Amino acid sequence: MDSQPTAMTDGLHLVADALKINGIDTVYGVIGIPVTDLARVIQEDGIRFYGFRHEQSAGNAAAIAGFLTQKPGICMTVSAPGFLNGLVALANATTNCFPMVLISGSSERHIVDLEQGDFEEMDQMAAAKSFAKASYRVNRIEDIGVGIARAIHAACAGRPGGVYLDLPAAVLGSVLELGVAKKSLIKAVEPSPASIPSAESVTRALNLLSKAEKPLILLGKGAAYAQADKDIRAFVEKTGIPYLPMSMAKGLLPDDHPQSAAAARSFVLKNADVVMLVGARLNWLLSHGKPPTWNPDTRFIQVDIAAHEIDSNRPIEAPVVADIKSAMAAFLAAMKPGQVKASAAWVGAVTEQKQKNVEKMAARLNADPTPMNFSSALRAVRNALASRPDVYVVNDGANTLDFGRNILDMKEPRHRLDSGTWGAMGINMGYSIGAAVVSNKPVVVIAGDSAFGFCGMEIETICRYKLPVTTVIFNNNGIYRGDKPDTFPPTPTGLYQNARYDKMIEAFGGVGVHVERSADLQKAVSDGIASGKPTLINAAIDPTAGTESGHITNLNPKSTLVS
Ligand code: ADP
Ligand code: TPW
Ligand code: MG
Repeated sequence: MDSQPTAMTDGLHLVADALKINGIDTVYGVIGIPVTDLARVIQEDGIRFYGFRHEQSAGNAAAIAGFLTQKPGICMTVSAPGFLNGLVALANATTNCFPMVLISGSSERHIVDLEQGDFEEMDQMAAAKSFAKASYRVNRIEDIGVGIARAIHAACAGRPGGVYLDLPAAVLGSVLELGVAKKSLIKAVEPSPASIPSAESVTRALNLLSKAEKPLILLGKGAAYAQADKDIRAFVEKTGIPYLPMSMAKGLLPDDHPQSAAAARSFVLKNADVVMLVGARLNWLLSHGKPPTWNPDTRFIQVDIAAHEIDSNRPIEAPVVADIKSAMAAFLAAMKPGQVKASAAWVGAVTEQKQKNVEKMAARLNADPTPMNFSSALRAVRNALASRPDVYVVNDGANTLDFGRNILDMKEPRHRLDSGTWGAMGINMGYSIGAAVVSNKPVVVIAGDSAFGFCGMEIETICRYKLPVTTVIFNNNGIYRGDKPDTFPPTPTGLYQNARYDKMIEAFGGVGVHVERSADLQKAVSDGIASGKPTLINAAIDPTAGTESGHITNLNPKSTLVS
């Protein structure tokens, strides 16, 4: 009797199937042993594969895709060095609370574990543990389904973060009967389950807020991630409370909203008596909630999905441990009409302070010096973006970032992406690619010349995939500022003087533009957005304009012995 040959599959196909069954449609990475065929199989299976020049940028693309979509972004790398390059991005994702999975191929277990010197030998799972939310390895082909499902759950549940998944070459190359393989796949159900606040915590928070004389709502990137935009806006507008957006929460409400206290930041932090933190940590970016930036008597409400965040820097009188979508819905449902209303006196004081600060800023913002400084160049970019609120903005650098945060207005949620919690330089290319891929919208990068240098080769990736990314390099010849002309050897902060970064993109068929005046910069950015073509604008900025360490000079230890 003839028997039919048993249909078989292999580890490579099973990984692709496991990703697909979980709705993963995009993978970012760099191929090589043992994942070259994995990328091929993935692509043949209809998953988009974006090949990068360096794993760190691939990882950054995956991380920001996770932030924008609430689905873990997937980065794929080879063993040891490729894995380590990607690990920086995984750690950055974890620090910023973005869901991401780093999948790396690895060498022969029995050789690695006895340190017998395999090709690209490394105990990657152990190395990842300190930098990731979770770190797993699949040791048998029939566990691929479990491995992918666990990684997705771990990345998304509670506070999102980066997860490492180790796939040994031997597992990828194994074969398994097709029927058994299909049964081994798992579709992760509700990987980001709602976390409902207790009724008591909602009442406690509303009571505290109703007693406040000078309340403030502080929105962080957790609020942006939560995609509760409508309810957040409704809550802010119903209560009339001034709000302050952290940089990546800009656009949750449009920056020109009358209740925005962004232009009176120091004033509200110092004077608010009750502050409601929504998806924002009291870390260094908020001076740990401590005086002199903050009022020592401020009372806090904190809405956060991570219970262990509560009381980390200041006592939190009214913690609301929940996901922000559920929490906002609960606040709106529980709030009695008129129960929480910011007083006219407080709102008036904030508005008055805002006007004063805006007037003070106006002279600097309206000046048109040659060469351009940060303010005049950013004004040009802002004007170009004014009619295109749909454009994603990626901001990286020191002075370029600090000025950019204040000058660039955002109108849409989750459209500003920047160096984030670590102030990590070099996220710009990866974030721009991830944002362009998941949104199909134009992206404008505003990066310092140093920040661009960390990842600049990805300009080739942008050209190869024909992505609508316009990169503006704020070129001040250095880290923070440039050297005096003809300084040699260069100082530690100096970079190549008057470099023409615009020439780089021409090597890959993109559009390069060099500008020295703000009007030309505005036109070049508008043209870049309108054309949809990969564009790189080299904007010459006064090399003396920047401040060392940007707005955080106080954190930099200075020697009194160095001249
Ligand atoms: P920012 O830098 O904008 O101040 P942080 O990254 O410091 O923001 O804080 C983000 C916070 O948001 C983290 O404490 C994280 O646990 C929390 N968070 C992330 N996603 C959610 C969510 N869906 N619901 C509630 N809290 C969230
Ligand atoms: C991964 C240290 C902070 S800011 C900066 C560096 C190197 C560059 C600032 O120069 P840039 O901006 O980008 O030209 P500008 O406008 O002020 O001239 N490595 C990493 N992250 C950080 N933060 C550093 C080094 C740093
Ligand atoms: Mg610079």
